[in-house]
Amino acid sequence: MRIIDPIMKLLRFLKWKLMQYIIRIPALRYLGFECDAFLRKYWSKLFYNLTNAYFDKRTYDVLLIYPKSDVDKSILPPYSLLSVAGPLIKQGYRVKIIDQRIDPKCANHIARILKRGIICVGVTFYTGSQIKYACQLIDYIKEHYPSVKIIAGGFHASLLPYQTVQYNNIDIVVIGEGERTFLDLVAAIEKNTDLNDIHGIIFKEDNKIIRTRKRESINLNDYYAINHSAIIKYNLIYPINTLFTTRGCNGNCSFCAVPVLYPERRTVRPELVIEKIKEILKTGIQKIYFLDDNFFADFKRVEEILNLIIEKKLDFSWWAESRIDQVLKWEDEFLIKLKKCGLSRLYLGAESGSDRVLKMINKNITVDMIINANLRLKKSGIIAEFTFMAGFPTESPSEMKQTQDLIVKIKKDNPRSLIWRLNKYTPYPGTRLFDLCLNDGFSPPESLKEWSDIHFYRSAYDSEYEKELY
Ligand code: B12
Repeated sequence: MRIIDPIMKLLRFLKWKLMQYIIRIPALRYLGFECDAFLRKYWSKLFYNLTNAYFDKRTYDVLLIYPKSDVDKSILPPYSLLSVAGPLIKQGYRVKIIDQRIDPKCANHIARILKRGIICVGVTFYTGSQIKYACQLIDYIKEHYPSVKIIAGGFHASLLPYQTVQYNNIDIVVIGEGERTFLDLVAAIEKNTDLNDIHGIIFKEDNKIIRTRKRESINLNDYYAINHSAIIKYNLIYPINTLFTTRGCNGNCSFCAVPVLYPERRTVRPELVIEKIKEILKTGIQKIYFLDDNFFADFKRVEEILNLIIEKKLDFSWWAESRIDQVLKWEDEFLIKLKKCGLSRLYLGAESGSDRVLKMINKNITVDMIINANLRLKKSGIIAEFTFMAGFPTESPSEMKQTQDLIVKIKKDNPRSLIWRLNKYTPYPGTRLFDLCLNDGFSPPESLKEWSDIHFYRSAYDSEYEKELY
Protein backbone atom coordinates (compact mmCIF):
# COMPACT_ATOMS: atom_id res chain seq x y z
CA MET A 1 0.00 0.00 0.00
CA ARG A 2 1.30 3.42 -0.96
CA ILE A 3 1.32 6.36 1.45
CA ILE A 4 -0.95 8.28 -0.93
CA ASP A 5 -3.71 5.63 -0.73
CA PRO A 6 -5.22 6.56 2.67
CA ILE A 7 -4.93 10.26 1.76
CA MET A 8 -6.87 9.67 -1.47
CA LYS A 9 -9.40 7.60 0.44
CA LEU A 10 -9.90 10.45 2.91
CA LEU A 11 -10.20 13.00 0.09
CA ARG A 12 -12.80 10.85 -1.66
CA PHE A 13 -14.76 10.55 1.59
CA LEU A 14 -14.64 14.33 2.14
CA LYS A 15 -15.77 14.93 -1.45
CA TRP A 16 -18.69 12.54 -0.87
CA LYS A 17 -19.64 14.31 2.37
CA LEU A 18 -19.44 17.69 0.65
CA MET A 19 -21.68 16.41 -2.13
CA GLN A 20 -24.23 15.30 0.46
CA TYR A 21 -24.55 18.92 1.57
CA ILE A 22 -24.42 20.41 -1.91
CA ILE A 23 -27.31 18.32 -3.24
CA ARG A 24 -29.58 19.32 -0.33
CA ILE A 25 -29.72 22.96 -1.43
CA PRO A 26 -31.06 23.56 -4.94
CA ALA A 27 -28.91 26.64 -5.65
CA LEU A 28 -25.77 24.85 -4.49
CA ARG A 29 -26.81 21.78 -6.44
CA TYR A 30 -26.77 23.84 -9.62
CA LEU A 31 -23.47 25.40 -8.65
CA GLY A 32 -22.04 21.99 -7.79
CA PHE A 33 -23.02 20.56 -11.15
CA GLU A 34 -21.82 23.62 -13.02
CA CYS A 35 -18.50 23.53 -11.16
CA ASP A 36 -18.13 19.86 -11.87
CA ALA A 37 -18.78 20.43 -15.57
CA PHE A 38 -16.43 23.42 -15.53
CA LEU A 39 -13.66 21.47 -13.86
CA ARG A 40 -14.04 18.60 -16.26
CA LYS A 41 -14.09 20.89 -19.26
CA TYR A 42 -11.54 23.61 -18.55
CA TRP A 43 -9.38 22.44 -15.72
CA SER A 44 -8.96 19.00 -17.16
CA LYS A 45 -5.21 19.24 -17.42
CA LEU A 46 -4.73 20.60 -13.96
CA PHE A 47 -7.40 18.92 -11.89
CA TYR A 48 -9.07 16.08 -13.74
CA ASN A 49 -5.86 14.63 -15.16
CA LEU A 50 -4.11 15.10 -11.86
CA THR A 51 -6.67 13.07 -9.94
CA ASN A 52 -7.01 10.56 -12.73
CA ALA A 53 -3.28 10.14 -12.86
CA TYR A 54 -3.77 8.46 -9.52
CA PHE A 55 -6.81 6.45 -10.56
CA ASP A 56 -5.10 5.44 -13.77
CA LYS A 57 -2.50 3.56 -11.82
CA ARG A 58 -5.16 1.10 -10.77
CA THR A 59 -5.60 -2.03 -12.78
CA TYR A 60 -9.09 -3.34 -13.47
CA ASP A 61 -10.32 -6.80 -14.36
CA VAL A 62 -13.49 -5.71 -16.09
CA LEU A 63 -14.39 -2.46 -17.81
CA LEU A 64 -18.09 -1.64 -18.29
CA ILE A 65 -19.18 1.12 -20.65
CA TYR A 66 -22.46 3.07 -20.72
CA PRO A 67 -22.47 4.98 -24.03
CA LYS A 68 -24.21 8.31 -24.44
CA SER A 69 -27.22 8.77 -26.74
CA ASP A 70 -28.94 11.63 -28.52
CA VAL A 71 -31.75 11.69 -25.94
CA ASP A 72 -29.81 11.96 -22.68
CA LYS A 73 -32.05 14.37 -20.86
CA SER A 74 -32.65 12.66 -17.53
CA ILE A 75 -29.29 11.17 -16.64
CA LEU A 76 -30.02 8.34 -14.21
CA PRO A 77 -27.37 6.03 -12.80
CA PRO A 78 -26.46 3.20 -15.16
CA TYR A 79 -28.46 0.53 -13.31
CA SER A 80 -27.88 -2.13 -15.94
CA LEU A 81 -24.11 -1.95 -15.46
CA LEU A 82 -24.29 -1.43 -11.71
CA SER A 83 -26.39 -4.61 -11.51
CA VAL A 84 -23.88 -6.74 -13.39
CA ALA A 85 -20.93 -5.13 -11.59
CA GLY A 86 -22.30 -6.01 -8.12
CA PRO A 87 -21.78 -9.80 -8.19
CA LEU A 88 -18.34 -9.40 -9.80
CA ILE A 89 -17.17 -6.99 -7.10
CA LYS A 90 -18.48 -9.39 -4.47
CA GLN A 91 -16.29 -12.10 -6.00
CA GLY A 92 -13.24 -9.85 -5.74
CA TYR A 93 -13.04 -8.61 -9.34
CA ARG A 94 -11.97 -5.01 -9.84
CA VAL A 95 -14.64 -3.37 -11.97
CA LYS A 96 -14.66 0.08 -13.55
CA ILE A 97 -17.78 1.68 -15.00
CA ILE A 98 -17.25 4.44 -17.54
CA ASP A 99 -20.34 6.51 -18.29
CA GLN A 100 -19.87 8.47 -21.48
CA ARG A 101 -22.80 10.75 -20.59
CA ILE A 102 -20.76 12.30 -17.78
CA ASP A 103 -17.22 11.55 -18.90
CA PRO A 104 -16.20 13.75 -21.81
CA LYS A 105 -12.75 12.19 -21.95
CA CYS A 106 -14.20 8.74 -22.15
CA ALA A 107 -11.98 7.38 -24.97
CA ASN A 108 -8.74 8.51 -23.27
CA HIS A 109 -9.96 7.05 -20.05
CA ILE A 110 -10.74 3.70 -21.73
CA ALA A 111 -7.33 3.63 -23.42
CA ARG A 112 -5.51 4.25 -20.14
CA ILE A 113 -7.35 1.40 -18.47
CA LEU A 114 -6.90 -1.05 -21.34
CA LYS A 115 -3.17 -0.34 -21.54
CA ARG A 116 -2.78 -2.10 -18.21
CA GLY A 117 -4.58 -5.22 -19.39
CA ILE A 118 -8.09 -6.46 -18.69
CA ILE A 119 -10.17 -9.65 -18.78
CA CYS A 120 -12.95 -8.19 -20.91
CA VAL A 121 -15.09 -5.14 -21.73
CA GLY A 122 -18.88 -5.02 -21.39
CA VAL A 123 -21.08 -2.52 -23.24
CA THR A 124 -24.79 -1.83 -22.84
CA PHE A 125 -27.25 -0.08 -25.20
CA TYR A 126 -30.93 0.45 -25.93
CA THR A 127 -32.44 0.43 -29.39
CA GLY A 128 -31.80 3.81 -31.03
CA SER A 129 -29.00 6.36 -31.06
CA GLN A 130 -27.12 4.83 -28.13
CA ILE A 131 -26.05 2.09 -30.57
CA LYS A 132 -24.19 4.66 -32.68
CA TYR A 133 -22.01 5.75 -29.75
CA ALA A 134 -21.63 2.17 -28.51
CA CYS A 135 -20.33 1.09 -31.93
CA GLN A 136 -17.90 4.03 -32.07
CA LEU A 137 -16.37 3.02 -28.72
CA ILE A 138 -16.38 -0.69 -29.55
CA ASP A 139 -14.61 -0.01 -32.87
CA TYR A 140 -12.06 2.21 -31.13
CA ILE A 141 -11.27 -0.50 -28.60
CA LYS A 142 -10.93 -3.25 -31.20
CA GLU A 143 -8.75 -1.06 -33.40
CA HIS A 144 -6.25 -0.42 -30.61
CA TYR A 145 -6.68 -3.57 -28.51
CA PRO A 146 -7.84 -6.28 -30.95
CA SER A 147 -7.44 -9.14 -28.49
CA VAL A 148 -9.80 -7.68 -25.87
CA LYS A 149 -13.10 -9.58 -25.75
CA ILE A 150 -16.12 -7.31 -26.14
CA ILE A 151 -19.42 -8.36 -24.61
CA ALA A 152 -22.71 -6.64 -25.39
CA GLY A 153 -25.78 -6.75 -23.18
CA GLY A 154 -29.01 -4.89 -22.52
CA PHE A 155 -32.42 -4.61 -24.12
CA HIS A 156 -31.42 -4.28 -27.75
CA ALA A 157 -28.74 -6.96 -27.71
CA SER A 158 -31.09 -9.33 -25.88
CA LEU A 159 -33.99 -8.76 -28.27
CA LEU A 160 -31.84 -9.17 -31.38
CA PRO A 161 -28.93 -11.35 -30.22
CA TYR A 162 -28.06 -12.92 -33.61
CA GLN A 163 -27.93 -9.60 -35.41
CA THR A 164 -25.95 -8.01 -32.56
CA VAL A 165 -23.28 -10.69 -32.39
CA GLN A 166 -22.90 -10.45 -36.16
CA TYR A 167 -21.41 -7.00 -35.64
CA ASN A 168 -17.75 -7.39 -36.48
CA ASN A 169 -16.29 -6.16 -33.24
CA ILE A 170 -18.69 -7.77 -30.78
CA ASP A 171 -17.52 -11.18 -29.59
CA ILE A 172 -20.28 -12.26 -27.23
CA VAL A 173 -23.83 -11.19 -26.38
CA VAL A 174 -25.39 -11.80 -22.97
CA ILE A 175 -29.09 -12.48 -23.46
CA GLY A 176 -31.40 -11.11 -20.76
CA GLU A 177 -30.41 -10.70 -17.13
CA GLY A 178 -26.70 -10.28 -16.68
CA GLU A 179 -26.03 -10.80 -12.96
CA ARG A 180 -25.30 -14.55 -13.07
CA THR A 181 -24.42 -14.92 -16.73
CA PHE A 182 -21.77 -12.20 -16.77
CA LEU A 183 -20.16 -13.49 -13.59
CA ASP A 184 -19.82 -16.96 -15.12
CA LEU A 185 -18.67 -15.50 -18.42
CA VAL A 186 -15.91 -13.35 -16.92
CA ALA A 187 -14.62 -16.37 -14.99
CA ALA A 188 -14.67 -18.49 -18.17
CA ILE A 189 -12.78 -15.86 -20.20
CA GLU A 190 -10.28 -15.42 -17.38
CA LYS A 191 -9.63 -19.16 -17.09
CA ASN A 192 -10.07 -19.80 -20.81
CA THR A 193 -12.72 -22.48 -20.28
CA ASP A 194 -15.44 -23.55 -22.71
CA LEU A 195 -18.04 -20.85 -23.42
CA ASN A 196 -20.55 -23.54 -24.42
CA ASP A 197 -21.04 -24.19 -20.70
CA ILE A 198 -22.25 -20.66 -19.99
CA HIS A 199 -26.03 -20.42 -20.19
CA GLY A 200 -27.68 -17.35 -21.72
CA ILE A 201 -25.08 -16.22 -24.26
CA ILE A 202 -24.47 -16.18 -27.97
CA PHE A 203 -20.94 -16.02 -29.37
CA LYS A 204 -18.77 -16.38 -32.43
CA GLU A 205 -16.40 -19.34 -32.78
CA ASP A 206 -14.59 -20.42 -35.95
CA ASN A 207 -16.94 -18.43 -38.17
CA LYS A 208 -19.94 -20.05 -36.51
CA ILE A 209 -22.49 -18.41 -34.24
CA ILE A 210 -23.31 -20.49 -31.19
CA ARG A 211 -26.24 -19.91 -28.86
CA THR A 212 -26.11 -21.67 -25.50
CA ARG A 213 -28.98 -22.89 -23.28
CA LYS A 214 -31.43 -20.38 -21.85
CA ARG A 215 -30.49 -18.88 -18.48
CA GLU A 216 -32.92 -19.30 -15.58
CA SER A 217 -34.27 -16.08 -14.03
CA ILE A 218 -32.49 -14.97 -10.86
CA ASN A 219 -33.99 -14.47 -7.42
CA LEU A 220 -33.85 -10.68 -7.07
CA ASN A 221 -33.49 -10.88 -3.29
CA ASP A 222 -30.07 -12.49 -3.74
CA TYR A 223 -28.82 -9.70 -6.00
CA TYR A 224 -30.18 -6.56 -4.38
CA ALA A 225 -26.88 -4.92 -3.75
CA ILE A 226 -26.45 -1.65 -5.62
CA ASN A 227 -24.36 0.67 -3.48
CA HIS A 228 -26.34 3.92 -3.67
CA SER A 229 -23.76 6.03 -1.87
CA ALA A 230 -21.34 5.28 -4.70
CA ILE A 231 -23.65 6.89 -7.25
CA ILE A 232 -24.39 10.06 -5.34
CA LYS A 233 -22.77 12.13 -8.11
CA TYR A 234 -25.83 11.43 -10.29
CA ASN A 235 -27.94 13.38 -7.79
CA LEU A 236 -26.10 16.50 -8.86
CA ILE A 237 -27.55 16.03 -12.31
CA TYR A 238 -30.94 14.53 -11.51
CA PRO A 239 -31.95 15.53 -8.00
CA ILE A 240 -34.08 12.55 -7.09
CA ASN A 241 -33.11 9.09 -5.91
CA THR A 242 -34.22 6.20 -8.06
CA LEU A 243 -34.83 2.63 -7.02
CA PHE A 244 -36.00 -0.70 -8.47
CA THR A 245 -37.92 -3.19 -6.33
CA THR A 246 -39.27 -5.52 -9.03
CA ARG A 247 -38.41 -6.90 -12.43
CA GLY A 248 -40.97 -7.57 -15.17
CA CYS A 249 -44.57 -6.39 -15.39
CA ASN A 250 -47.99 -7.98 -14.89
CA GLY A 251 -49.28 -6.13 -17.95
CA ASN A 252 -48.76 -7.49 -21.43
CA CYS A 253 -48.94 -4.40 -23.62
CA SER A 254 -48.04 -5.37 -27.15
CA PHE A 255 -45.77 -2.35 -27.81
CA CYS A 256 -43.58 -2.94 -24.75
CA ALA A 257 -40.26 -4.77 -24.63
CA VAL A 258 -40.46 -5.58 -20.92
CA PRO A 259 -42.77 -8.65 -21.08
CA VAL A 260 -40.55 -9.98 -23.89
CA LEU A 261 -37.30 -9.71 -21.97
CA TYR A 262 -38.71 -10.35 -18.50
CA PRO A 263 -41.80 -12.58 -18.91
CA GLU A 264 -41.45 -13.77 -15.33
CA ARG A 265 -42.30 -11.03 -12.83
CA ARG A 266 -40.27 -10.99 -9.63
CA THR A 267 -40.19 -8.78 -6.57
CA VAL A 268 -37.82 -7.82 -3.79
CA ARG A 269 -39.18 -8.60 -0.34
CA PRO A 270 -40.50 -5.63 1.69
CA GLU A 271 -37.85 -5.74 4.45
CA LEU A 272 -35.05 -5.47 1.92
CA VAL A 273 -36.83 -2.61 0.13
CA ILE A 274 -37.05 -0.74 3.43
CA GLU A 275 -33.34 -1.31 4.12
CA LYS A 276 -32.53 0.16 0.70
CA ILE A 277 -34.86 3.13 1.26
CA LYS A 278 -33.11 3.89 4.56
CA GLU A 279 -29.73 3.62 2.86
CA ILE A 280 -30.59 5.94 0.00
CA LEU A 281 -32.27 8.55 2.17
CA LYS A 282 -28.81 9.07 3.66
CA THR A 283 -27.89 10.82 0.39
CA GLY A 284 -29.73 13.84 1.76
CA ILE A 285 -32.48 13.94 -0.89
CA GLN A 286 -35.77 12.84 0.65
CA LYS A 287 -37.35 11.92 -2.69
CA ILE A 288 -37.47 8.52 -4.32
CA TYR A 289 -38.70 7.57 -7.77
CA PHE A 290 -39.50 3.86 -7.94
CA LEU A 291 -38.66 2.95 -11.51
CA ASP A 292 -40.51 -0.39 -11.43
CA ASP A 293 -42.75 -0.98 -14.42
CA ASN A 294 -45.58 -1.61 -12.01
CA PHE A 295 -44.70 -1.04 -8.38
CA PHE A 296 -48.25 -2.00 -7.34
CA ALA A 297 -48.69 -5.31 -9.14
CA ASP A 298 -48.47 -7.31 -5.91
CA PHE A 299 -50.98 -5.59 -3.62
CA LYS A 300 -50.02 -7.52 -0.48
CA ARG A 301 -46.35 -6.63 -0.90
CA VAL A 302 -47.18 -2.94 -1.28
CA GLU A 303 -49.33 -3.03 1.88
CA GLU A 304 -46.40 -4.55 3.77
CA ILE A 305 -44.04 -1.87 2.46
CA LEU A 306 -46.48 0.87 3.50
CA ASN A 307 -46.86 -0.63 6.97
CA LEU A 308 -43.11 -0.71 7.37
CA ILE A 309 -42.80 2.93 6.20
CA ILE A 310 -45.29 3.89 8.93
CA GLU A 311 -43.72 1.64 11.56
CA LYS A 312 -40.18 2.89 10.91
CA LYS A 313 -41.41 6.50 10.63
CA LEU A 314 -39.71 7.00 7.26
CA ASP A 315 -40.45 10.49 6.05
CA PHE A 316 -39.93 10.93 2.31
CA SER A 317 -41.92 11.70 -0.78
CA TRP A 318 -42.06 9.20 -3.62
CA TRP A 319 -43.20 8.60 -7.17
CA ALA A 320 -44.17 5.27 -8.68
CA GLU A 321 -45.85 3.65 -11.66
CA SER A 322 -49.11 1.76 -11.73
CA ARG A 323 -51.93 0.77 -14.09
CA ILE A 324 -55.25 2.51 -14.60
CA ASP A 325 -57.28 -0.68 -14.00
CA GLN A 326 -55.49 -1.09 -10.66
CA VAL A 327 -56.17 2.46 -9.50
CA LEU A 328 -59.87 1.90 -10.10
CA LYS A 329 -59.81 -1.20 -7.88
CA TRP A 330 -58.20 0.57 -4.90
CA GLU A 331 -60.43 1.48 -1.92
CA ASP A 332 -60.47 5.11 -0.75
CA GLU A 333 -58.67 4.06 2.46
CA PHE A 334 -55.80 2.67 0.43
CA LEU A 335 -55.41 5.93 -1.49
CA ILE A 336 -55.40 7.83 1.83
CA LYS A 337 -52.75 5.48 3.17
CA LEU A 338 -50.61 5.94 0.06
CA LYS A 339 -50.77 9.70 0.44
CA LYS A 340 -49.95 9.43 4.14
CA CYS A 341 -46.91 7.30 3.32
CA GLY A 342 -45.54 9.95 0.97
CA LEU A 343 -46.77 8.94 -2.49
CA SER A 344 -46.92 12.25 -4.31
CA ARG A 345 -47.00 11.22 -7.93
CA LEU A 346 -48.37 8.25 -9.82
CA TYR A 347 -47.36 7.50 -13.41
CA LEU A 348 -50.01 5.84 -15.52
CA GLY A 349 -49.80 4.62 -19.09
CA ALA A 350 -52.94 5.91 -20.81
CA GLU A 351 -51.43 5.67 -24.31
CA SER A 352 -54.48 6.51 -26.45
CA GLY A 353 -57.85 8.24 -26.58
CA SER A 354 -59.27 5.58 -28.86
CA ASP A 355 -60.88 2.41 -27.49
CA ARG A 356 -60.00 0.53 -30.67
CA VAL A 357 -56.30 1.41 -30.31
CA LEU A 358 -56.30 0.57 -26.58
CA LYS A 359 -57.70 -2.86 -27.43
CA MET A 360 -55.22 -3.39 -30.24
CA ILE A 361 -52.24 -2.64 -27.97
CA ASN A 362 -53.66 -4.96 -25.31
CA LYS A 363 -53.82 -2.24 -22.67
CA ASN A 364 -56.83 -3.78 -20.93
CA ILE A 365 -58.38 -0.37 -20.26
CA THR A 366 -60.94 1.92 -21.91
CA VAL A 367 -61.09 5.69 -22.36
CA ASP A 368 -63.78 5.91 -19.66
CA MET A 369 -61.47 4.13 -17.23
CA ILE A 370 -58.72 6.70 -17.92
CA ILE A 371 -61.17 9.54 -17.24
CA ASN A 372 -62.37 7.90 -14.01
CA ALA A 373 -58.87 7.17 -12.72
CA ASN A 374 -57.96 10.81 -13.27
CA LEU A 375 -60.98 11.93 -11.21
CA ARG A 376 -60.19 9.47 -8.41
CA LEU A 377 -56.64 10.70 -8.17
CA LYS A 378 -57.78 14.32 -8.22
CA LYS A 379 -59.84 13.57 -5.10
CA SER A 380 -56.94 11.80 -3.38
CA GLY A 381 -54.48 14.68 -3.82
CA ILE A 382 -51.94 12.39 -5.48
CA ILE A 383 -50.68 13.89 -8.73
CA ALA A 384 -51.56 11.73 -11.74
CA GLU A 385 -49.08 11.80 -14.59
CA PHE A 386 -50.20 10.18 -17.85
CA THR A 387 -48.12 8.97 -20.76
CA PHE A 388 -49.43 8.86 -24.32
CA MET A 389 -48.30 7.68 -27.70
CA ALA A 390 -49.30 8.37 -31.27
CA GLY A 391 -48.46 6.73 -34.57
CA PHE A 392 -49.43 3.11 -33.84
CA PRO A 393 -49.79 0.84 -36.86
CA THR A 394 -53.29 1.17 -38.38
CA GLU A 395 -54.00 4.25 -36.20
CA SER A 396 -55.97 6.82 -38.18
CA PRO A 397 -55.65 10.63 -37.95
CA SER A 398 -59.09 10.80 -36.31
CA GLU A 399 -57.92 8.37 -33.63
CA MET A 400 -54.89 10.57 -32.99
CA LYS A 401 -57.29 13.50 -32.65
CA GLN A 402 -59.21 11.47 -30.03
CA THR A 403 -55.95 11.19 -28.07
CA GLN A 404 -55.41 14.91 -28.32
CA ASP A 405 -58.98 15.56 -27.11
CA LEU A 406 -58.49 13.17 -24.18
CA ILE A 407 -55.33 14.99 -23.12
CA VAL A 408 -57.26 18.28 -23.11
CA LYS A 409 -60.09 16.67 -21.09
CA ILE A 410 -57.69 15.20 -18.53
CA LYS A 411 -56.15 18.62 -17.91
CA LYS A 412 -59.59 20.24 -17.72
CA ASP A 413 -61.00 17.65 -15.31
CA ASN A 414 -57.92 17.75 -13.11
CA PRO A 415 -55.67 20.76 -13.69
CA ARG A 416 -53.00 19.35 -11.35
CA SER A 417 -52.58 16.25 -13.49
CA LEU A 418 -49.58 16.08 -15.78
CA ILE A 419 -48.96 14.72 -19.24
CA TRP A 420 -45.51 13.17 -19.33
CA ARG A 421 -45.13 13.10 -23.07
CA LEU A 422 -46.93 12.40 -26.27
CA ASN A 423 -44.36 9.99 -27.63
CA LYS A 424 -44.15 8.80 -31.17
CA TYR A 425 -44.67 5.06 -31.22
CA THR A 426 -41.45 3.16 -32.04
CA PRO A 427 -41.56 -0.46 -33.19
CA TYR A 428 -39.24 -2.25 -30.79
CA PRO A 429 -37.91 -5.60 -31.96
CA GLY A 430 -39.35 -8.69 -30.35
CA THR A 431 -42.67 -7.06 -29.40
CA ARG A 432 -46.01 -8.27 -30.76
CA LEU A 433 -46.85 -4.92 -32.29
CA PHE A 434 -43.57 -5.05 -34.19
CA ASP A 435 -44.99 -7.92 -36.27
CA LEU A 436 -48.07 -5.86 -37.04
CA CYS A 437 -45.79 -3.07 -38.23
CA LEU A 438 -44.09 -5.51 -40.59
CA ASN A 439 -47.51 -6.42 -42.03
CA ASP A 440 -48.21 -2.70 -42.29
CA GLY A 441 -45.17 -2.18 -44.52
CA PHE A 442 -42.41 -1.30 -42.03
CA SER A 443 -39.03 -2.53 -43.21
CA PRO A 444 -36.79 -2.99 -40.18
CA PRO A 445 -33.07 -2.23 -40.11
CA GLU A 446 -31.00 -5.24 -41.09
CA SER A 447 -27.85 -4.64 -39.06
CA LEU A 448 -26.94 -3.43 -35.58
CA LYS A 449 -25.64 -0.08 -36.81
CA GLU A 450 -28.79 0.66 -38.81
CA TRP A 451 -30.86 0.43 -35.62
CA SER A 452 -29.16 3.54 -34.34
CA ASP A 453 -31.03 5.57 -36.96
CA ILE A 454 -34.41 4.78 -35.41
CA HIS A 455 -35.33 8.25 -34.22
CA PHE A 456 -39.04 7.78 -33.76
CA TYR A 457 -38.77 8.41 -30.07
CA ARG A 458 -38.51 12.18 -30.29
CA SER A 459 -41.52 13.30 -28.31
CA ALA A 460 -44.20 15.47 -29.81
CA TYR A 461 -43.94 17.75 -26.81
CA ASP A 462 -41.87 17.61 -23.72
CA SER A 463 -42.25 16.48 -20.20
CA GLU A 464 -43.73 18.74 -17.55
CA TYR A 465 -42.24 16.83 -14.68
CA GLU A 466 -38.66 18.02 -14.88
CA LYS A 467 -39.74 21.59 -14.17
CA GLU A 468 -40.78 20.60 -10.69
CA LEU A 469 -37.53 18.91 -9.81
CA TYR A 470 -35.41 22.02 -9.53
C1 B12 B 1 -35.12 3.95 -16.36
C2 B12 B 1 -35.37 3.82 -17.83
C3 B12 B 1 -34.94 4.86 -18.65
C4 B12 B 1 -34.13 6.04 -18.17
C5 B12 B 1 -32.62 5.80 -18.41
C6 B12 B 1 -32.02 4.71 -17.60
C7 B12 B 1 -30.55 4.97 -17.44
N1 B12 B 1 -29.95 4.38 -16.51
O1 B12 B 1 -29.94 5.70 -18.14
C8 B12 B 1 -34.57 7.15 -19.16
C9 B12 B 1 -35.81 7.78 -18.62
C10 B12 B 1 -33.53 8.22 -19.43
C11 B12 B 1 -34.86 6.26 -20.36
C12 B12 B 1 -34.75 6.70 -21.64
C13 B12 B 1 -35.13 5.92 -22.72
N2 B12 B 1 -35.73 4.72 -22.67
CO1 B12 B 1 -35.98 3.68 -21.07
N3 B12 B 1 -36.34 2.59 -19.61
C14 B12 B 1 -36.03 2.69 -18.37
C15 B12 B 1 -36.56 1.46 -17.60
C16 B12 B 1 -37.84 1.84 -16.89
C17 B12 B 1 -35.55 0.87 -16.64
C18 B12 B 1 -34.17 0.57 -17.24
C19 B12 B 1 -33.28 -0.05 -16.19
O2 B12 B 1 -32.38 0.59 -15.67
N4 B12 B 1 -33.56 -1.30 -15.80
C20 B12 B 1 -32.89 -2.01 -14.73
C21 B12 B 1 -31.70 -2.80 -15.24
C22 B12 B 1 -31.03 -3.52 -14.10
O3 B12 B 1 -32.23 -3.76 -16.15
P1 B12 B 1 -31.68 -3.87 -17.64
O4 B12 B 1 -31.40 -2.55 -18.22
O5 B12 B 1 -32.55 -4.77 -18.40
O6 B12 B 1 -30.25 -4.59 -17.45
C23 B12 B 1 -30.17 -5.98 -17.24
C24 B12 B 1 -29.98 -6.78 -18.55
O7 B12 B 1 -30.53 -6.13 -19.68
C25 B12 B 1 -28.52 -7.02 -18.64
N5 B12 B 1 -27.63 -6.01 -19.20
C26 B12 B 1 -27.88 -4.74 -19.52
N6 B12 B 1 -26.78 -4.16 -20.00
C27 B12 B 1 -25.79 -5.07 -19.96
C28 B12 B 1 -24.45 -4.99 -20.34
C29 B12 B 1 -23.65 -6.11 -20.19
C30 B12 B 1 -22.21 -6.03 -20.59
C31 B12 B 1 -24.19 -7.32 -19.68
C32 B12 B 1 -23.34 -8.50 -19.54
C33 B12 B 1 -25.54 -7.40 -19.32
C34 B12 B 1 -26.32 -6.27 -19.46
O8 B12 B 1 -28.14 -7.19 -17.28
C35 B12 B 1 -28.87 -6.23 -16.47
C36 B12 B 1 -29.10 -6.85 -15.11
O9 B12 B 1 -29.84 -8.02 -15.21
C37 B12 B 1 -36.81 0.46 -18.78
C38 B12 B 1 -37.89 -0.57 -18.54
C39 B12 B 1 -37.35 -1.72 -17.70
N7 B12 B 1 -38.19 -2.30 -16.95
O10 B12 B 1 -36.19 -2.10 -17.71
C40 B12 B 1 -37.08 1.38 -19.95
C41 B12 B 1 -36.61 0.95 -21.34
C42 B12 B 1 -35.25 0.33 -21.21
N8 B12 B 1 -36.51 2.21 -22.06
C43 B12 B 1 -36.84 2.12 -23.28
C44 B12 B 1 -36.83 3.19 -24.19
C45 B12 B 1 -37.50 2.95 -25.50
C46 B12 B 1 -36.24 4.41 -23.87
C47 B12 B 1 -36.09 5.63 -24.79
C48 B12 B 1 -35.79 5.36 -26.22
C49 B12 B 1 -37.40 6.42 -24.57
C50 B12 B 1 -37.56 7.75 -25.28
N9 B12 B 1 -38.74 8.00 -25.73
O11 B12 B 1 -36.67 8.53 -25.39
C51 B12 B 1 -34.95 6.40 -24.11
C52 B12 B 1 -33.59 5.95 -24.68
C53 B12 B 1 -32.42 6.34 -23.83
C54 B12 B 1 -31.09 5.92 -24.40
N10 B12 B 1 -30.09 5.97 -23.58
O12 B12 B 1 -30.93 5.57 -25.53
C55 B12 B 1 -37.24 0.70 -23.66
C56 B12 B 1 -36.09 0.02 -24.41
C57 B12 B 1 -36.53 -0.84 -25.55
C58 B12 B 1 -35.35 -1.26 -26.37
N11 B12 B 1 -35.61 -2.08 -27.32
O13 B12 B 1 -34.23 -0.88 -26.20
C59 B12 B 1 -37.58 0.10 -22.24
C60 B12 B 1 -37.37 -1.39 -22.12
C61 B12 B 1 -39.04 0.46 -21.94
C62 B12 B 1 -40.08 -0.34 -22.69
N12 B12 B 1 -41.23 -0.36 -22.09
O14 B12 B 1 -39.96 -0.87 -23.75
N13 B12 B 1 -35.21 5.01 -19.96
